[in-house]
Amino acid sequence: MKIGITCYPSVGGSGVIATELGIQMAKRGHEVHFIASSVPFRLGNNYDNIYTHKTEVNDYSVFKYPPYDITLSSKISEVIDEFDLDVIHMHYAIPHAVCGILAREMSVKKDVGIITTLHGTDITVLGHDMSLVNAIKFGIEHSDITTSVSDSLKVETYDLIEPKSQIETVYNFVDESRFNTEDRDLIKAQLKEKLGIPSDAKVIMHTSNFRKIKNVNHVVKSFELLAQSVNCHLVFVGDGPDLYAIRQMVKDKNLQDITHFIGQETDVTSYYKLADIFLLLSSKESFGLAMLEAMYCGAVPIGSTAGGISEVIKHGETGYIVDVGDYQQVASHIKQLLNDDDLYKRIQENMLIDVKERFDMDTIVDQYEALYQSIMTGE
Ligand code: GMT
Repeated sequence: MKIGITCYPSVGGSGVIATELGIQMAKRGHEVHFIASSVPFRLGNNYDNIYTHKTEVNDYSVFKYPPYDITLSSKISEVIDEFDLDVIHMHYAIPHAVCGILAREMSVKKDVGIITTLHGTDITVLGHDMSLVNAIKFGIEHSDITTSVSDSLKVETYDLIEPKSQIETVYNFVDESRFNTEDRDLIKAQLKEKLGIPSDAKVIMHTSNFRKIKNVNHVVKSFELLAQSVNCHLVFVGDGPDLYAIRQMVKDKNLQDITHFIGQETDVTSYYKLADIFLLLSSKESFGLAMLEAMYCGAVPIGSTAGGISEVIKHGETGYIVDVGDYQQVASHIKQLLNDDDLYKRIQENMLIDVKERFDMDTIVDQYEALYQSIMTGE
């Protein structure tokens, strides 16, 4: 097949999934065309059958706002015709699904299939904005297939947007050849030495884009409680709007000597291996791809009840789920886990088995491939 993929190419779960999926499709022999504002950040190597097409948004003075959506649609239509694409996979309803539909209308080839994947914020945040609801609904209903990364996101989409078409859940996946427990102890020891973390201290980790919905302040509050009785350090990876406030909060609570801010890191694998516990305490989270990556690397997760997190963690079996905002309960679960080696090992073992069963890359790539094929054959 000849597949076009459009996503936000910057660091973020939706771009990661779009890129990994494209790489896997290319490895299966399909021709893959990324059409985006820049080369997706995880697309490191050169692959024979992967092509990238960059959109340049011109900022003419006649425009009050640069026309990203129109430029992108135009570029997608060019690529559809030039390379005779069979399907285009649009990640995010807004604006990408709408761009895909517009591109199909603009192109000569009118039978290109459109698959849209909903990732989260396009529904859970934008879906509350009445000025966008019709556009989101249009994007979903005019795509040939719409998928959602969790059941929870699917339900929320039906509640908020009420599309008349079907939405299918296809979970996110992780490439086990990169995210695994290989050399976990060695990497842990090396990083502890590099960061000045004592070898017997436990490590709590969080990574995100530090947006308000990530509730990073709850991570600090639970860590503050934990640090009163447990020898532990906190590691933050990532950057974003709340980072400055979080740094200040850490200082105010006098936790700066046991807290480490790593900043933006495109390869976070080593930090997942350093972590004993991974925290994701968001108020909105459709899936939590970073948490799944951390779990593949052996870090036991504690997540909030938001969105699809409870579809990834099985409470009490592969980690713990706590109500959004209940940081005392977070601290109490961590304490319980870190004070009981048998419990920690049992949960970690269950977790590694479970994630490999339910979020296996090949199985999920098969699902997407079958969906592409079903559009082409019209079945
Ligand atoms: O979490 C973010 O803010 C980034 C966002 C994105 O657009 O990349 O992530 C969303 O898509 C990921 C991949 O499907 C999901 O794992 C994240 O849970 C989802 N984020 C939210 O729902 C807030």
